[in-house]
Amino acid sequence: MKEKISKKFQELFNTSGTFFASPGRINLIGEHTDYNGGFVFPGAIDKGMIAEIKPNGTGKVRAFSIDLNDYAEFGLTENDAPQASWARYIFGVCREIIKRGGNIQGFDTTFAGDVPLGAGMSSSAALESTYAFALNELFDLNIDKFELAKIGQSTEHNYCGVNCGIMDQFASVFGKKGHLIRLDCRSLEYKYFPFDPEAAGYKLVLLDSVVKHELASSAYNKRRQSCENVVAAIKRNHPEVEFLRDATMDMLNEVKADVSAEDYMRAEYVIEEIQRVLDVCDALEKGDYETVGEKMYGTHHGMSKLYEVSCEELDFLNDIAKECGVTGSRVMGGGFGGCTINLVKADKYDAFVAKAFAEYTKKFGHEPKLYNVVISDGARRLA
Ligand code: GAF
Repeated sequence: MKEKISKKFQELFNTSGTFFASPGRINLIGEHTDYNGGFVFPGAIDKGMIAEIKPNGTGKVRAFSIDLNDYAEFGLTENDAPQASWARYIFGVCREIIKRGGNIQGFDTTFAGDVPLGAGMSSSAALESTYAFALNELFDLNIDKFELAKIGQSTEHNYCGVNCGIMDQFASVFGKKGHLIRLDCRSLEYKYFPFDPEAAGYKLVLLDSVVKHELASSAYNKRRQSCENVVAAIKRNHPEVEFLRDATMDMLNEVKADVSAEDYMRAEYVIEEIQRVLDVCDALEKGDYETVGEKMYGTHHGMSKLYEVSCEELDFLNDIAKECGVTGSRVMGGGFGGCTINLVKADKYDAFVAKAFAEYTKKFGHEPKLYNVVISDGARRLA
């Protein structure tokens, strides 16, 4: 990948720059808990974005996306937002740095990635983290890693229309080889957990439904709004409650008559999911993969029936996993398409994959995709 990036850089700008990379992520458990101040349990993966960058001494950014074969040029003021959605990620990162007082100038860049787009592995966070990390280094800004993650998150909020939580950008910046990160999204305290399913006789495999349903970002924002509605209702009796993380099922039941049935279901899922993350972390510390798997199925059920962010294709893949005796399986990421994450005993792996491919293709007329991922390091400068 580096070769094609540098070839294009040379061709467009007649010079060479510095390489930076940031990964996508998986999440073992804890979906839609981040913006509720809850826990998540992601890990960075060996797929991500690589960019070559060089300051150009002007007020303009000149950027080329190799994967999309598209060029964009834009200035750094709020009025300079580019049209292309991929370029808005880079523009947004620049703007968020400038808003925080960071003194940056124009630069030239080419980039490419191998995180599948729309598969729920956070290609956009990988892109944001690459540029946040790179600009911090190249312009000597001294921004700490927490703020780099927040710059990516604010880019999503203010320039891409998604009111996301902090999980994806955090994992992309803080990722550590061979470790998952239990992140408390309220305090941003985090702990690395060694994670080596292979050593315990398991494989971790992602099955991509290769579907992405329309309006995913507005549906995502709507879920977040539901959670905030419930918090507002609970707060009337419990002013200390800032997030659903601070609420209990008893508190939720107290306001059952005051919130919509839909908002109630959303909150029920979130409260249960936050507990599942803690249960999975405890189980993993004991090497109890069976409990980990059971909780993953619990998450899928909640995401499908209460949070309603699954879809026919993902439910189908989940059912096949169950039929094949897969230890744990669930929709991963925001939902509305993308991947299932599956924890499979090594001796069941081949039969599961064969059946999933055959039956999925028969039912939906196209194959799913399979990704084996390795838990890897976060944002970095490349040699
Ligand atoms: C998306 C968001 F970007 C994350 O912040 C998180 O909410 C996730 O969906 C669901 O857990 O990836």
